Amino acid sequence: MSPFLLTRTLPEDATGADLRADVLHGLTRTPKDLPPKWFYDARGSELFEEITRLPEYYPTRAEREILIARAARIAEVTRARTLVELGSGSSEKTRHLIEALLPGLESYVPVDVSESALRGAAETLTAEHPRLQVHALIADFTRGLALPGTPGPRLVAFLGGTIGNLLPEQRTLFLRSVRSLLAPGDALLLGTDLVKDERTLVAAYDDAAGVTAAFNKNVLAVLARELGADADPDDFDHVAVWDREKEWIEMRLRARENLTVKIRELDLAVTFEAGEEMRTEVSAKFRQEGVRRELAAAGLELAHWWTDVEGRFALSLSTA
Ligand code: AVJ
Repeated sequence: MSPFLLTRTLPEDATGADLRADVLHGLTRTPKDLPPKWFYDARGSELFEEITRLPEYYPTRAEREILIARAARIAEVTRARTLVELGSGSSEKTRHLIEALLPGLESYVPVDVSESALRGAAETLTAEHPRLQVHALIADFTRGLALPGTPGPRLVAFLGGTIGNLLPEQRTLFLRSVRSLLAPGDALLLGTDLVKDERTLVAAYDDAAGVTAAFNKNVLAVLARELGADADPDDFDHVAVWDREKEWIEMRLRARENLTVKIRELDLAVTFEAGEEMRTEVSAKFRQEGVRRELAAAGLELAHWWTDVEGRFALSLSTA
């Protein structure tokens, strides 16, 4: 069995301090908002996995289709000896990439804030590929990254369309920080969901079975457990709207009536008027020209653009 290394670059209590700051900042302003990263406790991660299997939620299947079709080409173009995956989660789709990159691939560096997800993924991968060095990093990739000294060329993958969760200014900073990790010959593989008709987009974020609604409301359970908040999920409705100007989906929680939510650990009482909405997620959708422009602004050059057959989702490969 190959060695499995785990490096923590986040202090143990970073999550708690960050959550308090985000809640204090986001719930005392108008309109209220919370960053989407707080969905993903164990229950939220489970609900997200369930979302990826919903008939309406096409991005996961579309991206997997592209990865399966293009993994060999990606391996040929990049000849990567290290694969770094940002926001790796369960690393489920990545196995297609890993298998195509072997035997040249020596090292896999999954980066995530969730230690349990990293341990699970690392365990499976080291069992399947005993010669692959897995060096998991517990880190928040939006905070700047220091990578272990693994062999180049490196391929940095950021899949799932998660870049769409960042606001435009955050995306600029993020892409610049990724660019700063790349040496000549390294590459970035980026998954982006694409602009399409409003009905398809809204259905993907407001499914008939109500799984996305449960996922959205799970953030209230996180606030209850972590900060002693007394918000009742039944007091809120799940809302998904397409902003056609900004070309992003917003998920919101809408108060059904006038409410006060007490947050014990923050000594805070937050009032909602009936119908008031709190934004819980932005999920931006992209066009090729926009992706090319944003990459270029960060010093990256778009070299390949691949979509699924239906043109719903894209993987791009760019170089420093
Ligand atoms: C994991 C961020 C890619 O934005 O589509 C799924 C999260 N939110 N359904 C997305 C999500 C609602 C997802 N990402």
